[in-house]
Formats: sequence, C-alpha cells, structure tokens
Amino acid sequence: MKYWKDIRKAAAVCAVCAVCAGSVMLFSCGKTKRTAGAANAAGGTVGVFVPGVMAGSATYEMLAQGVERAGKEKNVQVKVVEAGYNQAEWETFLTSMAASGSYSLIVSSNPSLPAIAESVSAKFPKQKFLLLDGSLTGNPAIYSVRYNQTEQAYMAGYIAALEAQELDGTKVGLMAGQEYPVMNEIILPGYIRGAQAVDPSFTADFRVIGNWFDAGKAADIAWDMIANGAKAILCVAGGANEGVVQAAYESGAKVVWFDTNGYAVRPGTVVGSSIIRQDKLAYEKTLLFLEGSLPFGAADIVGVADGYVDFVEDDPDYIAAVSQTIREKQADMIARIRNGSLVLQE
Ligand code: RBF
Repeated sequence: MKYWKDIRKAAAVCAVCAVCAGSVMLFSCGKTKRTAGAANAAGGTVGVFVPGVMAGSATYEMLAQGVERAGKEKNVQVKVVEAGYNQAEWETFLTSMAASGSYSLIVSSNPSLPAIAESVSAKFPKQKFLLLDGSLTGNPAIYSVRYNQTEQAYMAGYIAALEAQELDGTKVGLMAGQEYPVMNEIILPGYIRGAQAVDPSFTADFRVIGNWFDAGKAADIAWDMIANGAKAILCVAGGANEGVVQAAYESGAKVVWFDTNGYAVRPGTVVGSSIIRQDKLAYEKTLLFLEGSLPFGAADIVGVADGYVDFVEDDPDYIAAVSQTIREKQADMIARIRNGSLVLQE
C-alpha cells in the first residue's frame, strides 16, 4: 500500500493550492465532458470524477453511462469531469469538487480512489462518495463496491492458456498500464491461477507500460513478449491496449480483453473478453443514492454469481475465432464458477 501513500503525499502538497484556488481549479484543471439532465433541487447535481480520461478506458465510459442513465431517470443533473492522467493532481481535483458544494454525490472508480476520497472526506465530511472498483469500510460518507477480480482474471488466464496451447506455447502474457496493489495481488495471481488450471507448467510474462495511453510503447513491449514465447496476452492498459493488439495481429499471437467486450477490436486476434458490468452497477448504485438508500459506510464485492463479472461467450467473433473444443472447455469452467463448484474467493 506504500504506493498509494506516496501518491497521497504528493497530492497533499498540491492540496494547499486547491484551498487557495477553490472551485476555480475544478474548471481550469480538468475538462468537463458533458452535462446531462435537468437540475433537481432535492437531488442536487451528481458529479462523476474520472481519474484519467474516458477515451479508450472502458471502465470509465461505463461509469459515466451508468450514472447518466440514473440521472436521466430521476431528472437529476449529472456532470462528468475528467481529471487527466497526472495522478498527483487527483486529490487536489477531488478536493475542489467537494469544496464547491455543488455535488450531492461524487461518483468515481478505481482502486486508488478510496484512499484519496477518505482524505478529502476528512476535510469535507458532508460530501458523499460512491466508489466503484475500490474498497473502503467505515467512513459514513463513503460507499464502495468492487468486483471479484480473481474470477475475472482467472477466466482470462484460462482462455489465454487454452489458446496458447493451440499455438504450442506454455507462456502467456499480461500487459498492465501500471502496477498497483490490486494488479499485483489479485489480477496477476488470478490470471496465473487460471492459466495453470489448464496446465501447471504455464508461466506468465508480466510487463508494465508506465501509463494508460502509450500504444506505441505497448506495441514495442508486446513484440518483445511475443519474441520471448508469450502466445496470448491479456491487456489491462486502457488506451494503450491498441498497441498490443497490433503487435499480436502482425505476429499471429492472441489477445485477451479485460473489462469490456473487445472481440470487435480485431476479430480473430482477440480471443477472450473477461468483463465487468460497471455500467449496470453504476446505474443501480446511483439510483439507490437518489432514492435515499445507499448504505454509506459499507463496502461490497460482486462477482460472477451476481452477474457483474462475466465472460462473453455468445459473440459471433468469439465463436469464429476460437475452436469449439476450446469454447466448450472455457464454458465448462465458467459453469463451475456459476454453480459454485469452483470457488475463487479473494
Ligand atoms: N484503467 C484504464 O482502463 N484506464 C486508466 O486510465 C486507468 N487508470 C488507473 C489509474 C490507477 C491509479 C489505478 C489504480 C488503476 C487504473 N486503471 C485504469 C485500472 C482500472 O482501475 C482497473 O483496475 C482495470 O481496468 C481492471 O479492471
């Protein structure tokens, strides 16, 4: 967890500026993407804090879509604000949003947000937060819900290994935008576990780009992974994923997608999509807030059995790209998770 402490320390320095600049910062630093719905005096505006940019990052696009759908349904204004890729600025940015007093609720998503929101909450205890894809209990102003990413990564590792076997390989790859505790402690181990359930001799080549946008660097690294024997690569790198797909396409390797359905990105190269239903979760939890029943202080986890983590098996591009034998093996494994005979707890 040291990583987040460092980020928070850096952000704390900037927080002084935030107090001086007040809400002006909010509109000068970041980009207000869109405002939807009519203002509602009872509900106030719901703010979506995007820690990064939406383009290329499916988790953030789904987040905004879900919140906007709930806002529209309840006639509540939703404002989506992109904080950008400079993570040292995020706390300052979030502080400005809370300081503005404009938001009845601030919704955000990623595993670094609980620590940042908790720090902002200490200064602005009335500000309510809904955090997805992160976890924190005990703060009466924060509700969080995360995904069972052991399940999500296991399903990705299983299909990656089955496809690698077809190409006579015993190595799979994982390309991450950056390292963070959930990546190192949950996603990577879950991925390896899935691959080794196919064959215990599988190893994983884990690489880190250092950002969530550099597709050129991602392609260079992917070429190196493929040259070193990785036959299928899981991408968890936002907009940089495109570079991995290009390298895999040109070299005959395969790609597994994370968070959304990615088969259409490159039919025949993308052979798996291990997804989260963040749009649905964001919609439902925002609606709960607008109805006055979001259980602040609590933290939940949702997975395959609840329908928020899944593997896309019915896409025609999946069916065309992956042999029936492999699809049946993948389907059997998923059925075992669904019926509880394969338990992947965190
Ligand atoms: N995922 C993205 O797709 N795009 C991003 O810009 C992005 N930025 C992140 C920044 C931090 C500090 C952390 C911890 C994660 C980030 N993620 C990003 C990963 C995302 O939250 C999630 O873990 C993955 O999408 C896997 O579900």
